[in-house]
Amino acid sequence: MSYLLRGREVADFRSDTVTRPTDAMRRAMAEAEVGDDVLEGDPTVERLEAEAAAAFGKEAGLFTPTGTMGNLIALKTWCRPGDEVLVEALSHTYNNEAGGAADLAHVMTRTLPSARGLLDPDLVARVIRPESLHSPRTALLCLENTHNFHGGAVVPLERSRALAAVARARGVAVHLDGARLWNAVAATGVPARAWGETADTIQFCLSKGLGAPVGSVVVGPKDWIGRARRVRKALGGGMRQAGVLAAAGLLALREGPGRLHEDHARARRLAEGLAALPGVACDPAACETNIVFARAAAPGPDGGVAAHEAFARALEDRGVLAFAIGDLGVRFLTHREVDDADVDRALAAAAEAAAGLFGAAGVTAGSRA
Ligand code: TLP
Repeated sequence: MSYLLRGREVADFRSDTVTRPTDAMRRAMAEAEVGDDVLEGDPTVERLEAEAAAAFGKEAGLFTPTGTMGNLIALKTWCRPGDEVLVEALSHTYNNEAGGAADLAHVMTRTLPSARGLLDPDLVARVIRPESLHSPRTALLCLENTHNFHGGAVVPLERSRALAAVARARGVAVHLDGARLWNAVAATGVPARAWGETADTIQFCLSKGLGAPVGSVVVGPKDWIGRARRVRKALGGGMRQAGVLAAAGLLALREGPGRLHEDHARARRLAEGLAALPGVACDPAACETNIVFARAAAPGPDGGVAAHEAFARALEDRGVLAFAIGDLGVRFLTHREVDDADVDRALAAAAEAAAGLFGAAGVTAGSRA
């Protein structure tokens, strides 16, 4: 449902992070039982951590303010300074966490290319380094599922298992950036517990499709979570009466997964509509979850960067918000606050914008539709 953003009525496809807490969440927050989570503990946070860990078959959980901090805690807990972390080239950890891996975890990231976010286990096996005085230690394989910048692609269970097996066989731990792992659960019907076996530690976001205002949980072995708790404190993530946030998170965890299939259906319809527009390239079959990328069909020498920016601007002029992400395209996400009417509105706006930008003359950099 369109909403008022700074006084303007918009349909907001920028991210599934934009959802505002439901009335039930606000009530739960107001009534949350709390304690000091850095001192003797906060009962609501503890409940959330325990339920999250149990869902993935892990021993313990750690509530973090953001997914970025959850991933950073994983890097710092698994690695020593100078260690090497293997990441997919378009991964969020490598591209969108402000360089925290280098700045704060002091690790070297080695990016590996992939088709649709599905790393090749043979490639991973080849690049894991043997122990040597001269080389960094390959300490961690960091996976991402669903894969954001590969259009919400699900890394299938079998592939995830194969990747974990290759890493573990060489003594390399596996962390999963599962910011949207529940979307993979919804898309495949494979239960959370099964995904839990594909990584030693998992970070998942409460604040994305699940709809909470704030928060992530990192789950893993009990002793590892104990060490991670200390790292969280050092990073300034030890929150006090955090039960007010965890209360919304608990509702998100219990009720959020059950409605993700609605987001996926809307994303698919959006992708199908975008694919039909002249000058727009979009593959509806590649739309497995809640993310859709629309690209310029004739991107030109800049890879489509200018066209994508012009397209996003023309959409914004029509009250439809979506992000232009470099040469990857214009990214649309569906979420609890996007309904069928918003999808219709986005498609109508996109049709007008595409006609103006990608008509007979093709796109002109920076032009307005
Ligand atoms: N992703 C955000 C932006 O940062 C791009 C979005 O709108 O998609 N892992 C993945 C795969 C993510 O997509 C994100 C956020 C994070 C981690 C970080 O989560 P937060 O925003 O809670 O730090």
